[in-house]
Amino acid sequence: MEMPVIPAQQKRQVTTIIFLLLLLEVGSETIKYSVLEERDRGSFVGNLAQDLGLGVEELVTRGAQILSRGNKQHLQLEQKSGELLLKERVDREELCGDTDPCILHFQLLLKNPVQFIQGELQIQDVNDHAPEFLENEILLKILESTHPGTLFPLQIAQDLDVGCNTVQSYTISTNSHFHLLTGNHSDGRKYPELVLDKALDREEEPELRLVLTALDGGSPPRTGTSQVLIVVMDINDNAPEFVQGLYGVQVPENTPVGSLVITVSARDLDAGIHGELSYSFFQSSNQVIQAFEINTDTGEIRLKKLLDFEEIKFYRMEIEASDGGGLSGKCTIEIEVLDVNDNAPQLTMSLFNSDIPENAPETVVAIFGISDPDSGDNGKMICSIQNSLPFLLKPTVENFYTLVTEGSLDRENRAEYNITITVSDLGTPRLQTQHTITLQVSDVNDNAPEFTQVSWGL
Ligand SMILES: *[C@@H]1O[C@H](CO)[C@@H](O)[C@H](O)[C@H]1NC(C)=O
Ligand SMILES: *[C@@H]1O[C@H](CO)[C@@H](O)[C@H](O)[C@H]1NC(C)=O
Ligand SMILES: [Ca+2]
Ligand SMILES: [Ca+2]
Repeated sequence: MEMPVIPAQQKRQVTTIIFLLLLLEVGSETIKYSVLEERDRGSFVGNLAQDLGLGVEELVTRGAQILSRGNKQHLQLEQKSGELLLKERVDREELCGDTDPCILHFQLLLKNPVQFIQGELQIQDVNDHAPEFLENEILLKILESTHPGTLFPLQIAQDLDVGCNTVQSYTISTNSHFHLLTGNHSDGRKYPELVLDKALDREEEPELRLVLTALDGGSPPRTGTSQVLIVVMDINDNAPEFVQGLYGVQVPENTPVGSLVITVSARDLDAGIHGELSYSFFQSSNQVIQAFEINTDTGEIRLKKLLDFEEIKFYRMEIEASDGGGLSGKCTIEIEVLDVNDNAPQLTMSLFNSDIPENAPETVVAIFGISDPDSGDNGKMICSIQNSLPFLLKPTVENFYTLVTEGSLDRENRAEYNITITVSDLGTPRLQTQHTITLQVSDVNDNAPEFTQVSWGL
């Protein structure tokens, strides 16, 4: 049977009625898009209308809206074409740091009937950073009696990109004593390691200057360099030694920037310049270097930025103490970030009908999303309204709720409702957010005759 063509002005009333006879469809499918970082605002991401098999007109009549959890919207939907565009330029490094892949979640909300479609936007890395060494010169002191085959791990270079766009290998300038290996840390970071091939002779060559180069995996690769100064010694000095080999510390995530995390301390039995110690990070990751700073003289480690348990729960770093001559000792620090209930839940209203016709069956009043970036109980939420009101809260998709009328409302009985939505988390202390909406119940007597005028083509 063919559906009749409905004149435009009557169509509006028909859609209103369909809206009242609510059908709540929850889509389980996820629509996935991918885009390169650093693309201009307005860049094309995908055609939602096409990909969902919906007409452009349907997107408009169903009031399609893009929602994203939390505060920032990165996408916009162009109603006319059904195209999804970038709302602003996105920097992968800023959004995701070392997290790979970098995925942003969003929802598409359609009305009449209400339907949620989950979406994922993957931000692909562009090789926009070169490897960089923290120091221009690496000093290494080696005894002339050192046996060929001995390994000397060196400082690593940082590269803010991820995957193959970050550091992949190291090389050393051609010389007659050393070759270089590229080693793997368990988290995938690569480090340079000098290997002594031929014994050193102080009388012949008291020092060597080499150039260490870090290469990323871009095409062509980007590079960074540092000088390596090798001093050949004939006396066996004492190397610095840490009081403890492993330090463990717990830091609540709301600890202020600048706070002391821990002080490490090493001893050196030599006096004078050979006993003056300098502390530094050794082969540390981007995350460590961005979050902590070390006082080279005192060994104090302080917070350089606010920690975020939701982002990184654990840091491990190696600290090197070097004496004035190039001998060094190492220790390890493990920092556990403790979760704090530092975020109150947030409520984002996606749809709100402030005017509800009386005598209508179950009707959608509002659709809203709730979010809380904390973890565990600190991020678990419960959502409620006053008991005494004829409304129901229905969970829709993850963290979305629909507020509906429990049955038909009677305007003569009560024409206005104030509904307070309370969202509270289960953390300690409990944090909550309240949102009050005011609803009018309107007369619908004059709608009925118009409905009967619609011709069904009989
Ligand atoms: C490092 O890891 C890569 C792959 O992840 C592997 O191909 C390579 O052989 C490893 N190198 C060493 C020295 O373990
Ligand atoms: C709803 O709240 C408004 C403003 O707070 C108030 O003026 C009004 O009387 C309230 N209505 C009901 C039915 O409680
Ligand atoms: Ca990048
Ligand atoms: Ca790079």
